[in-house]
Amino acid sequence: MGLLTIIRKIKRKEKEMRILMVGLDNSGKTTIVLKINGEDTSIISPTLGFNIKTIKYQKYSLNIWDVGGQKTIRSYWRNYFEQTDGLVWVVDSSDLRRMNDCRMELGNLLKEERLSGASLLILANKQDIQGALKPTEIAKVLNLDALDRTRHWNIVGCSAYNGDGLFEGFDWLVQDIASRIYVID
Ligand code: G3D
Repeated sequence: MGLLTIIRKIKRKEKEMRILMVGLDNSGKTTIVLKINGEDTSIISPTLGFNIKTIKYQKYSLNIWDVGGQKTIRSYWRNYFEQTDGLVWVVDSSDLRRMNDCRMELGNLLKEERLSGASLLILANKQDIQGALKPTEIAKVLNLDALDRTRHWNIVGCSAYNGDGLFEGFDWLVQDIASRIYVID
């Protein structure tokens, strides 16, 4: 292998980011991953275990881990925490009944030492549904102002149905991660 090839390989590796998608079941994680990947969103079944997808996003290669959110498997989330650059917490903004559950699970997740350096994007999904809470309301319910001062976070409203807000959210996430881990861009 020539030197140039090696350098290229290292460079390619450098452009990788590991993203963990989490949130309660039915919040829209799988639909979001498919949507930003440009795939058909009409053939989705609830996530059972987990999916890993590598997608090209701008000049980066995102390894997206989409982990199931059912109560019975939430205790397995911790197996996927290692080397996570970005955390995407997806909220079903129309599911008022489970907002408290959502706040508690997010709180538990953020206690994880191994996730302390990860940039946090909160996607207030399903904004297309009438009566859905707005991002500012969700920020209040989830008590985001109380997050650790060192945490890089942002909340963005979106709809995986029509794609609104998804790129705004991921653009922020990718730029935030890049500014933290790549000194030379
Ligand atoms: P999950 O992977 O977090 O468990 P899914 O969630 O991606 O499987 O989505 C759960 C359900 O919510 C799916 O409906 C999906 O179509 C729907 N959904 C996801 N995002 C949106 C959105 O932005 N707006 C609306 N209105 N619905 C959304 P079904 O009926 O297939 O279970």
